[in-house]
Amino acid sequence: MAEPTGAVLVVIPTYDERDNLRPLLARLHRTVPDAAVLVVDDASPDGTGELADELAGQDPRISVLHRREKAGLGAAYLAGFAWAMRREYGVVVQMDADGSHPPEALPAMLEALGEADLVIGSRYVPGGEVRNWPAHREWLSRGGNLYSRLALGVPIRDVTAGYRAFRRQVLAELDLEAVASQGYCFQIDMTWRALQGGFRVVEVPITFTERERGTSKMSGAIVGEALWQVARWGTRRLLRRPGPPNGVRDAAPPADETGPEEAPAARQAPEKTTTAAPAAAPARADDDAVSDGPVRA
Ligand SMILES: Nc1nc2c(ncn2[C@@H]2O[C@H](COP(=O)(O)OP(=O)(O)OP(=O)(O)O)[C@@H](O)[C@H]2O)c(=O)[nH]1
Ligand SMILES: [Mg+2]
Repeated sequence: MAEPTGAVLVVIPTYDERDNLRPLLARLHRTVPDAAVLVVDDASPDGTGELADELAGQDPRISVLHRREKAGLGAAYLAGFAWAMRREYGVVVQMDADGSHPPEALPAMLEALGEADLVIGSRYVPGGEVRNWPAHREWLSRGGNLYSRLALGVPIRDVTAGYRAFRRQVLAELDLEAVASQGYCFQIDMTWRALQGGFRVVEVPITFTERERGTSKMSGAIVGEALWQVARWGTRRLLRRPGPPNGVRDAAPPADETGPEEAPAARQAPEKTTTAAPAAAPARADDDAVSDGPVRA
């Protein structure tokens, strides 16, 4: 039977997404009206942060976390996760701002989370699809996935996917302070850590559509980081020292006392997560990073 999940926070990192943000949030709230949203903006020169503040001023479901400078996708998500952990959300969703991750797929992902700890919106399982990508982009993505799957031995078809839903417990137990990866590598890193921690990871098919507006932040450095890190982790795995290190926080060991190196295949009974917190106002009073306006993190 499906386990309860709780209030949903969708974290949306933005860098120069001014033309995309408003239509994306409208689509999201048409599909999942109860979802709270946190926009994590890295001082976008195009004014995305100011637009996000304006939207937050009009809609109590929307909050904004402003960061001083562009510091990468992984760092933006980690800041968003920390913000979520100071509040009572039961589910944290990752979603790009460029419309590639269809909000219309979110209900199916949330439903799947009833029997999983991490749900990946996947392009490469049956029913999944990529639209409007040039052939070289798709082959880069498929090649990166095959490489990661083989090097790390993970049974996930789309390990670099950025559209995800986490149960709170996953983010609470993983040692997020040890995560330094950005870009694609961040997605691989988080998947690897979740699997090492014995969490149940499930893929749900999505149709991924390449952005129509704005510019890509993908770079050779992002691809290079993923290639290098996966090679390191794969080598470590062959030497029977699986990485990344400290997959699960020491302070909060899983009930079965197995460390990340001998993770159980799947958790039988995940601990209870926060349930039924109100979506619009779950913040704790003592939190100093609240930002439904222009507060700087
Ligand atoms: N806050 C923040 N957001 C970022 C940063 N880099 C990228 N993003 C956001 O992360 C999401 C994914 O970035 P994209 O440029 O779409 O990267 P991608 O999806 O790999 O590349 P494309 O397929 O070309 O779109 C978008 O919402 C970006 O605005 C960053 O340094 N800081
Ligand atoms: Mg994109």
